[in-house]
Amino acid sequence: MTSSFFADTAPVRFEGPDSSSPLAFRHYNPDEMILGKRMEDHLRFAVAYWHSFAWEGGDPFGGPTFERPWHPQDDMARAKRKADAAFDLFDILGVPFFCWHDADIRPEGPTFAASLRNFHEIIDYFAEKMEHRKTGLLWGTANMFSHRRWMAGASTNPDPDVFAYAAATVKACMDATQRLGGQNYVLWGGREGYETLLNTDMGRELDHMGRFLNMVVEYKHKIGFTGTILVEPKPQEPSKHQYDYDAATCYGFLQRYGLENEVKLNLEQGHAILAGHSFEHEIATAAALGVFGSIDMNRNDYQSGWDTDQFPNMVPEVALTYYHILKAGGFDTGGTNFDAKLRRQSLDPEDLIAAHVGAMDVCARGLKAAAAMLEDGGLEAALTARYAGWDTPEAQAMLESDFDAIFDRVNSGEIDPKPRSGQQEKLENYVNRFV
Ligand code: XUL
Ligand code: CO
Repeated sequence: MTSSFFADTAPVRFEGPDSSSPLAFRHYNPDEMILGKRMEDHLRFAVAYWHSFAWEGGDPFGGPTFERPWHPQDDMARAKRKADAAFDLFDILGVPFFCWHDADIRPEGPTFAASLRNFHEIIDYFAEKMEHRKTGLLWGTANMFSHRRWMAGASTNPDPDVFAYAAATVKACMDATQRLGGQNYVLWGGREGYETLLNTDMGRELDHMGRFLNMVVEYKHKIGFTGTILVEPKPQEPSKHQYDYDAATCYGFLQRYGLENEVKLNLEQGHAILAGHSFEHEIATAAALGVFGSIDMNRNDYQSGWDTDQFPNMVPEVALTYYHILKAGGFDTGGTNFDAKLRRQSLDPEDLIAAHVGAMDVCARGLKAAAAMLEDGGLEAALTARYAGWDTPEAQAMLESDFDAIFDRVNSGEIDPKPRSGQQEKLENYVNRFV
C-alpha cells in the first residue's frame, strides 16, 4: 500500500458463504470455474473512478460531504494523491479493471493545451502504476457534460467550435485509452439531446452526431485501436430528452449512420429502469441485434425517478442480467463496470470497500444462479417447446410464401389456432429455485 487513505487494509479474500467477516468475499471466488471459465474472467469487474474518487458527495440541495484528502480537485498533487488511493482500492479488491473520464483524473487547466498537459502527466502516472499490477483499463471516456462549454451538447452543439473541441477531446482520450491498453472506448451522450424543440434542429443535430461517431470509428482504425467502441444509452437526465434513449433507439441510430457493425452498446441497469425497461430487456435487445458489448452495473431506486446509481444488491435481478449475458455468449472485450456510488452519508473509506465487496458478491451469486439455470436447461427447454410449431416444414415454408398462399390454408380450415398457456407463473417458480 502506498497511501494511508484505506489505512493499509489487506486485500479482501474469499472466505466462503459462512464467513461473518465484514470485509470478505462470500461468493466471489475469482478462480472458481463456472461453465468452463474462471469466475473472474466471466465477470470482468471494473471500478468506476468518477463515483468512487471524483464524486464529492454533493446533491441538488447540499455541497460535498466526503472531504477526501484530494478534494478540491484543482491541482496535480491532489490528482496524484487521488490516483494513489484509487490504485490502493484496486489492489484491495483485486479487480481486473477500472474506468475513467478525462475530467475524473486530471484537473481542468485554463486552456485545452493546459488540460491536456495535466491529462498526459496523469496517464504517465497511471502507466507506471499499471506496470506492476494486474488491474487494467476496461475503458476510457471523455466527460463532455460537466463543464459549461458543453451545456448545449458536444457533437450536437449548435456551435461548430464546440463540435471541434469535442473532437479534439475524444481524440486525446482515445489515444490515452490505447496507450493504457484499454479494452473499449465509451461514448455516453451526456448532453447530446435537448431541453426544448423550440430551439433545437433535431435532424441536423442527429446528422452531426452520426458524423462524429463515424469520425470516432475512422480514428480507431487510423491508430489501430483494437478495442470496441461502445455507446451508452440513457433516456433523459441531464437532457430532458437524450438521443441515445435506449438499446433499440441506439441501434436505429447506428444503422442510419452505417455503424451497426462497428459500434456496440454499454448498457446500464439504472438507465434501463429510467427508460421503462428491465435490464434484461436491454441486454436481450442488444444481443438480438448483435450489438451487446458491456455493462454498467448499478441499481436504480424504483420510486425516485432519477439516476440514483446505487451499488447492486438484489440477487434475483442480477441473476437474470447474467442469464442473458451468458446466453449472448458472455463478455468479449466488455465487463461489469460498477457505475455506482456511495450514499452521501457513507463517509468512511471502509464504506467504499464494503460497497464494492458486497456488489461483487451479489454479482457472483447472480452469475452462479444464471449458470445453474443454463446448465439445468429448464428455461431453454420451455422456450424450445413454446416455439416448436415453428420447427415444422410447413411453418418454415410459410415464411417463404405470401399472403395469398397463407390465406388459402386458413380459409380452407387447414389452420385453426389453439391457444396454449404461456406458463409464466411456473417459469417464475422455476427461477426462484435458483435464486
Ligand atoms: C451517466 C453515466 C456515465 C457513463 C460514462 O449516467 O452512466 O457515468 O457511464 O460517461
Ligand atoms: Co454509466
